[in-house]
This record gives sequence, C-alpha cells and structure tokens, in this order.
Amino acid sequence: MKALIIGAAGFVGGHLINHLAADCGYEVYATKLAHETLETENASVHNLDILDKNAVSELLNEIKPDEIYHLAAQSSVRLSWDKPQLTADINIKGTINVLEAVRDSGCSPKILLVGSGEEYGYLQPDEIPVKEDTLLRAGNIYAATKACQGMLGEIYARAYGMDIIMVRAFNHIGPGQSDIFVIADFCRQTVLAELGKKEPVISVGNLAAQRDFTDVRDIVRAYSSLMKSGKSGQTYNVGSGTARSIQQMLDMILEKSSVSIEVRQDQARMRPSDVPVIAADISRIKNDTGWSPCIPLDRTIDDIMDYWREREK
Ligand code: A2R
Repeated sequence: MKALIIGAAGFVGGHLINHLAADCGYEVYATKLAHETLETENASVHNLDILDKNAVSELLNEIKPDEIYHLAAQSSVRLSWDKPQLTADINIKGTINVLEAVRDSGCSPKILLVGSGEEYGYLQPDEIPVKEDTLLRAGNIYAATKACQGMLGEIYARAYGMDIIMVRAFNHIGPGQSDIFVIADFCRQTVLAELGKKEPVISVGNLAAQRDFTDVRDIVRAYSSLMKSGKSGQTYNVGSGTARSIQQMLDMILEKSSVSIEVRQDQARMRPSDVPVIAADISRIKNDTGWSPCIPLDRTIDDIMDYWREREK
C-alpha cells in the first residue's frame, strides 16, 4: 500500500510517517516545502508547494498513491489573524489544487482532508460535546478556511464520486510540536526556567478557554483507522471527548517542574476572539472504526517536557 502525506514536515507528519511505515507496513511518500527539513528513514521525501497545482499533478502521476493524507496547511489560529490571505490561499486554494490534481490524474486514491474542531466556533452549552452535524459558527479566520475545506471535500465526494473523508481534529499535543501552540509553549517556558535560561516566570494568555486535547500519536492512529474503515463523504471528529481548561493544563505542567514558577498574564498572548469551550463527541469514529484514544494525558505531558529538556539542554 502506497501512502502520500502532503505537508509532512509539520507536527503531525513525522508521527504519521512513523505510524504508517512502522505499524502499518506501508510504502510512505512524504512532501515538505523546499525550505523545510524532514529527516526520516521511513519515507521517500519530495518537495511540494500545494499552491503549484502542476507540481501536485506531476507528483501524483509519479507516485500513484493508494491513500493521500492532506496535512499541508497554515495551521496557526494566531497567525491567521495576521495573515488572512495567506491562510485562505494555503487552506482553501491549496486543497482545491490537491483535489483537482487527483481528478486529473486518472487514479482514485482515498483522500483524508484534515480540518479542525475550531470549525464549530461558538458552541452553546447544550451542543457540547459537539456532534459532526452541528451548525458551524467559525470564530476565527483559520476555522473559516478549514470549514470551507470540509465543504469542498463533501462537494468533490458527491459531485465526482471521489473517495474523500473529512476530519475535524481537536487540539493535538505531543513531542515535536512548535511552541507557537499553547501547551508546547508552556512546557518550553517551564523547561527554560528549570534550566536557569530564563527567569522563573511563565507568560500566559486566556487560561479560562476549555479545549479537547489528544496525544498526536493517538491522532495519527485515528487517521489510519479512518482510511481503513471510515465512510466516504463523511466527516469525523477526532479528539478525546473531554474539555480541559488551559488553566488545568498549566497546573499539570507546573506540578512537573523542578522549580517554582510565577504565572503572569500577558495581553499580547490574548486573541482578538477566543471560543470559550470546545469538546468533541467522538461516537461516530468509535462506531465506524473502533478507534479510541489510549495515551493518558499525564504521559503526554511528561513526554513533551522531556522533549523540551532534551532540545534546550
Ligand atoms: O507553514 P510551514 O512552513 O510550517 O509548513 C507547513 C506546511 N505548509 C505547506 N505545505 C505545502 N504547501 C504549502 N503551500 C504549505 N504551507 C504550509 O504544511 C507545515 O509543514 C505543514 C502543516 O503542518 P503543521 O502546521 O505543523 O500542522 P500539524 O499540526 O501537523 O497539523 C496537520 C493538519 C493541519 O492541516 C492542521 O490545520 C490540522 O491538521 O489540524
């Protein structure tokens, strides 16, 4: 089985490469942007910018994959406020380029489009945990582009009979994530304080927001389970099913620190619009694939702290 992972130099890509190659025995092809580095023995690596549709077509014709995992994105909510055009270009136009390139290719791979739990936006208390057919009320620009990607996936599946599955992934965390994301940021700041490389103060934004956090290694297992037994044209939530406040997560991280750390609110870390509570109903993926998350949060945080201790030592 040949799998192509588009946008594999990011956080999820490395974990997905390892899972598909080592646990599933796939022949794995992975793409990255020319300026990115992706060192792996588990995949054949190609440069690809999804804004170049001809390049996507050429690569598909060369590889002829059975499965395509589309991860490439501008995936930061914070950056989407500063760079709305770039976010729309990559997340919407880029996805259309991938889908059109598949249509032109004459092959019919199964495609997984990775969207986000952020697409739901402002949820009412009685809508949580949120089911896939809930109205999308995107609360930020990143979320709006991912909602659009999901609609495009449904349209291409219906109009052209393409084998496409949409995912709404809730917050994933784990070793290797960039510290532009909140949990990686807190863990890195804590480790730097432990190492005496910064004062023992952690800068935080909105701690009241509640999110659904899942270990990235559980997330990539979900993606391959969906490729095996997810239904074409269907959208699936992938998350833990539990909402935890950023404050709770911070407390768990600080408990693991070897030094005492002061928490300081930083206005610059507040977002223009923050959705208060997000949590997934994961019955659909459980029913259709048998997947459920299995890595305890405590182990995930230990692994993230160890990742930063190793990187920053
Ligand atoms: O933005 P960069 O330089 O970090 O590169 C990202 C890459 N990417 C692209 N790849 C091909 N053509 C483009 N025009 C393009 N623009 C950006 O996609 C990055 O290496 C990768 C996405 O990885 P991350 O940002 O680390 O996302 P993550 O956490 O791996 O999530 C995978 C998917 C994304 O679609 C998220 O929006 C979704 O899961 O939650």
